[in-house]
Amino acid sequence: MKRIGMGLVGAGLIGPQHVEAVRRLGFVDVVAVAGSNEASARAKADAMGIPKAYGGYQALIDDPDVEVVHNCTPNHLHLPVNLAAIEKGKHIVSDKPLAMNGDEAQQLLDAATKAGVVHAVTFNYRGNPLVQQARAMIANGEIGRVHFIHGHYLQDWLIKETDFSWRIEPEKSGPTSAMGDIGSHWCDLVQHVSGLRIESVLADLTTVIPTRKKPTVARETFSEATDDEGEDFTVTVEDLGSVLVRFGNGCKGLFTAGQVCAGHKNDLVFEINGLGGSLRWLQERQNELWVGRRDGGNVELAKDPGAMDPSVAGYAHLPGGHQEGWATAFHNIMRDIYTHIAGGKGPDDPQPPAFATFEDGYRADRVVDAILASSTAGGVWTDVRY
Ligand code: SOE
Repeated sequence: MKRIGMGLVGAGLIGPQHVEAVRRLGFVDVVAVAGSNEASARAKADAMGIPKAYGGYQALIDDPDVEVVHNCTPNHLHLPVNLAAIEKGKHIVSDKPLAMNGDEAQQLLDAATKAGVVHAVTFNYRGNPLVQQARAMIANGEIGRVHFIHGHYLQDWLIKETDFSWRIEPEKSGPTSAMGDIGSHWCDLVQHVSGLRIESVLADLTTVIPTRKKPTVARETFSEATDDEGEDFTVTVEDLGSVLVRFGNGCKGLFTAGQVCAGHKNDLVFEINGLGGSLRWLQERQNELWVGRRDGGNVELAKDPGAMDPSVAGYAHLPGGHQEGWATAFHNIMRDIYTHIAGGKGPDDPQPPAFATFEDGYRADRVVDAILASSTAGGVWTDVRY
């Protein structure tokens, strides 16, 4: 198989996961990393065994050995870095949310489509084996017509006033924290699994911690405050919110996304109720899928390639009883993206399931736009403007 050169822009919390996930493919060479300056990029490159280090993203994009650019920068850099890669004709894998808002995302979708490059967004929870199993069961009609979808995405890493992140700063994150960061995952995931589209929303967003301490040195997501507590910072973005949702076929739903819920680390849950059965999946217990039935008894389906729908059994790598986790699901989305690129496919060719494109990223950003507009208007039903 032809080898493919990958370049990473931004090596914070998630960048190293991209590196590990593509290395596992066996036909991808991680050739370069770009950071905000050469010294920090060099240090990251050495730590990950990457040959080249650049002090800015343009030099990495211009490197002829880099065919696929992975953009792991904060949200405000998604537009310029993604656009620069697209303009250079490079394939692009962007972190989520795709952009600061739906208009920026539209610009990126248009540019990528016009350039004919492969474009992907890391809505990584699609890569979990039992997520794909749930999707296959719904597509096969195994739970009948879906009428209700509900769940949450709760975390606690922003619960203290000394917790801080660029996700709290609107000029870096956009006008949202919880909804853009993790609400977008939930919305993408349930639309992917159910095949239904979110059409309108009614939202109630809250800022539970209105003043935070901004440290003088930027801190990584999920990291604890040190002695450097910093200055008072007035928070304008939400850290908690609940949303009523209407889907395309008359299906109703609701979810909560929050970063201030003690004890919840990465608690992403969805339940999908159909007239013939229900499916529930918990990210923190990702090797099980609950199947609920009115008649015949409920079952906890364990991840086991032998028991899964044959069309998606390949998302599981190990036999039943061998637990798989977050990193393998992340690898699965990279496998879908890179086998698509290696097959010489363009953005219009059918994509493997776990692969979210800029179109999916655009839709998620439009949903978040509608959530913010609904809440600002005092909680009124708001159509998503696709
Ligand atoms: C922080 O909320 C975060 O790292 C998100 O940005 C990721 O997308 C999510 O997968 C885990 O939590």
